[in-house]
Amino acid sequence: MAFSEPVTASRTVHAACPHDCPDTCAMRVTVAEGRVVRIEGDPDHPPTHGALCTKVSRYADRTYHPERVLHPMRRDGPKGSGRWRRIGWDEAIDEVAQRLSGIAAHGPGTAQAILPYSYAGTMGLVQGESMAARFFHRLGASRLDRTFCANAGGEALAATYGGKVGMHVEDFAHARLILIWGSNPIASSVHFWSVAQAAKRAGARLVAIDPRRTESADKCHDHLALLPGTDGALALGLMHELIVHDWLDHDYLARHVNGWELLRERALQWPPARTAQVCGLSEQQVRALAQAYGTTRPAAIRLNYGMQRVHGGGNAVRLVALLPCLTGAWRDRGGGMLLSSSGWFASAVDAAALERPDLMPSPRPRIVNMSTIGQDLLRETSPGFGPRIEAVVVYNSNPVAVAPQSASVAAGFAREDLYTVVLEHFMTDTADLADLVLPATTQLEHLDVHRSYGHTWALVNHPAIAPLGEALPNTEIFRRLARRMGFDEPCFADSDEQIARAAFRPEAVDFDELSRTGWVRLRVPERPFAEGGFPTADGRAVVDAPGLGVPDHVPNHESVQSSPQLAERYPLAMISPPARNFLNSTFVNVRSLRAIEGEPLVEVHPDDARARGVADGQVVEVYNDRGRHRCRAVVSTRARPGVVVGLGIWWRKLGLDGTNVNELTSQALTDIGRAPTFYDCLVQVRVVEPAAAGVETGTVVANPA
Ligand SMILES: Nc1nc2c(c(=O)[nH]1)N[C@H]1C(S)=C(S)[C@@H](COP(=O)(O)OP(=O)(O)OC[C@H]3O[C@@H](n4cnc5c(=O)[nH]c(N)nc54)[C@H](O)[C@@H]3O)O[C@H]1N2
Ligand SMILES: Nc1nc2c(c(=O)[nH]1)N[C@H]1C(S)=C(S)[C@@H](COP(=O)(O)OP(=O)(O)OC[C@H]3O[C@@H](n4cnc5c(=O)[nH]c(N)nc54)[C@H](O)[C@@H]3O)O[C@H]1N2
Ligand code: SF4
Ligand SMILES: [Mo]
Repeated sequence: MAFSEPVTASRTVHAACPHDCPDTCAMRVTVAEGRVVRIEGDPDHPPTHGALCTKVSRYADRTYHPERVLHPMRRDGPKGSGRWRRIGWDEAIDEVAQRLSGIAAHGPGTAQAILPYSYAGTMGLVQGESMAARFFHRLGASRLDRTFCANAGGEALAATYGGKVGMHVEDFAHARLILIWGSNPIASSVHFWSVAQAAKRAGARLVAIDPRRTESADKCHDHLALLPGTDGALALGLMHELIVHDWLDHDYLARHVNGWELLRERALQWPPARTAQVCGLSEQQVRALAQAYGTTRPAAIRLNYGMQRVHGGGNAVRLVALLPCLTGAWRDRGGGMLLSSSGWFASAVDAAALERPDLMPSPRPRIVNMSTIGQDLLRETSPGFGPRIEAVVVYNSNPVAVAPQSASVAAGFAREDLYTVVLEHFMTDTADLADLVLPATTQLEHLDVHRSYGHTWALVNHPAIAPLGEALPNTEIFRRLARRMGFDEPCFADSDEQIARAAFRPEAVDFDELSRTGWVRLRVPERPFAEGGFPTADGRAVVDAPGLGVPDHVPNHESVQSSPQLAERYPLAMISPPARNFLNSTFVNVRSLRAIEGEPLVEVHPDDARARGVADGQVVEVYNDRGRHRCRAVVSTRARPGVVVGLGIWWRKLGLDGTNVNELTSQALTDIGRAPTFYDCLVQVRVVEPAAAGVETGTVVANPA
């Protein structure tokens, strides 16, 4: 907006929060004399309602951070030595082009030794996979399977409903019962939380289903602290009660669900006693929840990705997604389920125009899973794997901190023979191990357009200020690389505006309107599945999915049930959900936010603490066969017995011993979607620092942060 105004006048532009958060807020950015002076939530955008979370209201602190990387830098010492030499853009582009061309020139298919590595540092369609994807497709580089966050649940939803679709977030206001399942919205979806609070004020009952007594659980009427990875069992147990009490919508099941009889048979094997035993709950809790769910209308489920980061995560999501089909909750405004709304954008976004998969060579390059990057960087050339990875280009991601089993990830990136380029704002744990670091612009400095996975508005992000220093948008970096490598297809000359214009199909989102107003709402029906009409082949929800069968409870890889010997040595299950004031590993270096989070912590239940002689505030070592991680113990009933909680995701170098929780997590994958199993992780805890005199072990802190 208002690009033509003189830079000296104060002006406000429409922007969008770029982060991996379901709320996708519309922002208003005020600029005076070329500098951002204010960032606010847009009061006119319904889901944003004028509010941003604490971290993003400090986005300017991040953009103007004194440690921003503002010019290209070449390693000037051994890998990881921290010695860097400033170079110019031409030299940087020449070097990358030469190194990548050298690898690609060994013959057909050798470009597969090059791997792009990116995730959701920005969710923008322009600065995400547009010019970058075109570049790597044209090069013939390996393809990246982007499985980090949502793939188990995403593929499970697609198998059940035909797509990643669900309730309108604002309709939760009409619910009389809301199950907040595997989700801590006070931390990770504050705008959904406001809607849930409005429902609560209007008389709705809120139930948290979460191993941790989260800040959100504190404010719910009930909290079921089930064991991690037992959600599928709980869903089956609820179905058992719905069946035996006949709290079923037979008409909905008959007309809109495929394979109900098979599911019925399975659920009848899950009486409350068995369910309670597997989930670590009481029978009464299971019965009461089933009764509430079976007899309250409208009943809504806000599921979040927290519950699918375990081996059985895919099956668990399929089961939970079928619950509203049993009761016919979909019929009501305020009834149904929401895990993701991104599927509503499936036909609105023109992915082929953005990413140009047609530029790929034939046969298509191999696929490398981002979740196993540690072991894959350490693999040799082999028939099953293909060529050893010789170069990685990282953008919008910080794998050394966020990928599982980080010892192997760090060892992989530390390989002297690996050529690593990192496009970044800061010297992250990953950038530390690069050969070349290239300065990227932040959301205030570039153009983008956004979809959402929590609501159904498309948003625009106009640049508020000129790029700082020599920073360039990701698109421009790949544009220059493509030119330097002689890729002469016209798409490599597209401007950011041309890319943004092509991102949405005009019949779904008119770019000029989007650009002018800041956002455009997709046309999604009210009560979308009141009469079935799921985006499956026949419009019915699916129980018996091709290749997957009927969903079942799939226990954790690491549990007493599946690995009793491991559980003897490592009896505590560790989960590592998001910290409220960080966004994955982003913002950890913003001092004011880090001050709120304190330091890397592990929450331990008083019983488990006492058994190990752990006192509140002591430094402990959390360990298993994969590694060890030092942090401070918080003895607290936020953790349930048998489960410890390490809030993520700290930068390794800001931790006590240069590690974070991912030192302990494994590269085992989920049942569906090839996704990581961050919360399927057994550990043990021991004291490394004696308690201060007079401090009793196992003492509860009244109100931990
Ligand atoms: N402040 C903040 N917001 C974020 C993020 C962040 O890092 N910080 N991350 C963003 C990202 S990448 C994503 S994917 C989204 C969603 O990310 P999610 O991880 O879904 O986020 P939350 O809703 O905070 O937390 C999930 C909850 O699941 C619980 N949980 C863990 N294991 C289980 C289990 O086995 N079963 C059940 N029922 N619950 C379990 C955790 O204790 C936690 O309270 O949030 C986004 N929002
Ligand atoms: N233990 C544990 N590990 C987890 C999780 C967990 O719950 N527990 N959650 C997992 C989940 S759900 C996710 S989504 C992943 C998150 O993994 P990532 O998507 O890698 O998230 P971030 O750690 O926030 O790293 C994003 C990086 O991108 C950079 N960036 C932002 N914008 C731009 C840009 O425009 N250009 C460039 N070049 N760079 C940019 C940021 O500076 C930041 O360093 O982590 C996963 N890891
Ligand atoms: S992180 Fe989420 S809540 Fe915070 S501003 Fe961004 S979209 Fe809004
Ligand atoms: Mo995520």
